[in-house]
Amino acid sequence: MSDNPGDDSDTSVIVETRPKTKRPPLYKVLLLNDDYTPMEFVVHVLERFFGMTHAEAFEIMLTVHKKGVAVVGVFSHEIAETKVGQVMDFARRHQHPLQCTMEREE
Ligand code: NFA
Repeated sequence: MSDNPGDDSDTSVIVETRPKTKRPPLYKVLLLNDDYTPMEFVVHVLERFFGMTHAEAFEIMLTVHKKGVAVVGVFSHEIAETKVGQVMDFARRHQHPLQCTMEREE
């Protein structure tokens, strides 16, 4: 600080600080169509692991069946991995080729 005229040594420059708290990335969980997994099994998977009603599950199952793939939920990395693991394990135990994957959201 200075009281001398012409001394600009205490000129304050305040740089705006933006709190850069980046949100953690989200992951889409995808269900893929195949020719063998029974429709009722897929509906059951969507009810059981994704908390859908029967009507919601049936609609998403039909979307996967017709379009080949659908997003069945969006989660943190850890939750998405858990869901994929649960679905893949359940399908394998029932000897169905149903595939479930995850993909980072843009
Ligand atoms: N395409 C399967 C059938 O016709 C049904 C299915 C739907 C499988 C969605 C996988 C995912 N039995």
